[in-house]
Amino acid sequence: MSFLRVSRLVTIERHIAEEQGFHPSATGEYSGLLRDLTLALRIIARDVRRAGLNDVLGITDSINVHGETVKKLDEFANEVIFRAMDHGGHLCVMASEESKGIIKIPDEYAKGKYVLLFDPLDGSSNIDVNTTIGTIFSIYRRLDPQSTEDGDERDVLQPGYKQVAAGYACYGSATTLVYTSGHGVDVFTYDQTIGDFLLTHEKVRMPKQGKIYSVNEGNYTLWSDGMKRYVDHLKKQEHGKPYSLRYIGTAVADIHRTLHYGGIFMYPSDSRYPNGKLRLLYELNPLAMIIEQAGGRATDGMNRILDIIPTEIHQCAQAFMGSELDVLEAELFVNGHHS
Ligand code: AHM
Ligand code: MG
Repeated sequence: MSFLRVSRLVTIERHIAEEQGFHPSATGEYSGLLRDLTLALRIIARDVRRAGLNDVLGITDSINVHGETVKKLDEFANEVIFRAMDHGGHLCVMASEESKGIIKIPDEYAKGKYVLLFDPLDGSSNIDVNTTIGTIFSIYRRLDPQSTEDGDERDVLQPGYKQVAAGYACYGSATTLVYTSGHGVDVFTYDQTIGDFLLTHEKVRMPKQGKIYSVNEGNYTLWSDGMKRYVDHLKKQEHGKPYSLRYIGTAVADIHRTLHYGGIFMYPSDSRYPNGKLRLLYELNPLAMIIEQAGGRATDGMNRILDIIPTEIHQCAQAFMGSELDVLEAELFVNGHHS
């Protein structure tokens, strides 16, 4: 199967400009925001590629050769995104997995009409072992479109269905940028030699049903009976052969595979994490928008993830995301309607 589905040569910037053509009222502010964000992603991609060299170059110790304190890659990625996005005049407020509260735009810079939420480096436990990691982002309009003041927590605590755009960068064997603004999902691949993301897969549609499940099954004994029964069911040969298990431990990477191959990715509640472990605002909402835009389904076992009304920046929710038929079946089991 080939994933190269595009013959036109289109950069991410060109693609966004073309999309803006559908919106005659667009001011260009949004393209500026995306341009700044993709710059940050390119810088993070470069540093992820150097991660294995840092020890030998002496730059991952807490003190580097210049006597300066050096940041871990996830803190570094957080700072890169902040520094790329704080001064463009496009944003009124940000929030990140790495920062406790909202992130203010510095006083000296203009405040714009958008809100950015992000997980700068998802899968951080995989950084040191050369396994795929990612950056997730989610973009909203501010609540008061006329305001030129700082945004606040209310701007950040919007439900996922209000996202203007969402996406992730996946730093794997290649760096890919998966993006939606509500007109389907497009995949761009980073070409290091030209320093740009090129469109490689347009309007991705995921399979209605897959053959792979993805979950941290080490937590089996901590799960509900319904959840245990669902995974037991996937291992039986009722489907012709048992489902395969794939779990990378980086949500971006597990979702990326699910997007292409289908199947289901889950982080259910367990006796340690009553609401699951993944964060609603900057992990689940953007990933759920991507999955839905590709024809999949994303719920917390009961409700659509994008409909959950958030109350806290770092709140968690259960996640069942992937091919529509697989997620529907999982819901039947976890809600006790299937034995
Ligand atoms: P992180 O953003 O701090 O790296 O944590 C989130 C990660 C997800 O990418 C992944 O799906 C999950 O945590 C893995 O958790 P576990 O080790 O409990 O399976
Ligand atoms: Mg994360």
